[in-house]
Amino acid sequence: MKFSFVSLLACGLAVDAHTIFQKLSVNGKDNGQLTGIRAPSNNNPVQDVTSSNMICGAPGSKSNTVIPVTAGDRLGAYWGHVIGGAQFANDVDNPIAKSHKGPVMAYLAKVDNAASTGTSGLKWFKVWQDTFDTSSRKWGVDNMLANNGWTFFNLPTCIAPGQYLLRMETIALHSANKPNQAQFYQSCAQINVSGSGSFTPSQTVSFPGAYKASDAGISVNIYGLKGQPDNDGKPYQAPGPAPITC
Ligand SMILES: [Cu+2]
Repeated sequence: MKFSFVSLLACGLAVDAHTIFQKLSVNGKDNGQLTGIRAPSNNNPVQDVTSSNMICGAPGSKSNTVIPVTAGDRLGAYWGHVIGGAQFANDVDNPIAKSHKGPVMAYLAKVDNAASTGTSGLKWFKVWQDTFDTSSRKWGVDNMLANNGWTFFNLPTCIAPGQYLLRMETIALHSANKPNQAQFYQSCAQINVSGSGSFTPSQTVSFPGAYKASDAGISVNIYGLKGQPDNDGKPYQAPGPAPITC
């Protein structure tokens, strides 16, 4: 009874309390709004895991910029409720509604030219994820909220030089106990990696294709016995492959 109230509240009142990944920082330097980013033009989630919008979101903004990074750099992905961040003053749903618990993840795919490449048929591998911590009972989204919309991670030092799309993804699981109600938010950053890495992934995944609607991390009830979105303190298995290790 309680969890259905919570999900009704999250779903019914905050229908547009979504999020968009819209800028990238490198070692603390913010590259600016939509620079080197392919982002959807609105914050509607993707809910069909077989949609091509699972790759970099619904087609929206484009950029000619490819952001230079060095393997090992600290990357920051900024998420906002709408493009620009807050939708209006004191927007409590910026960067994302607090109800929208779930993981934040980063994937790479090697491309010839990150600004001009198409997005279908790419071979993706996961480089980072912040899913759910059973001891603090905090989700990746909770850490993003605590950092005012930023998620930070180190680009693994082994990543080989060249151009990549960086696919950032947040999954909101507040209604994921109902079929096809997990909400997927993703955009891609265009990056050019330098350094001395030589990593070639032994396994890659496709988007769409990497996820099934029935995956344990997608069709999931995150509400514990007390109605809290704490996965009942149990481990959460994020969809997709494990992040690479260098
Ligand atoms: Cu939402």
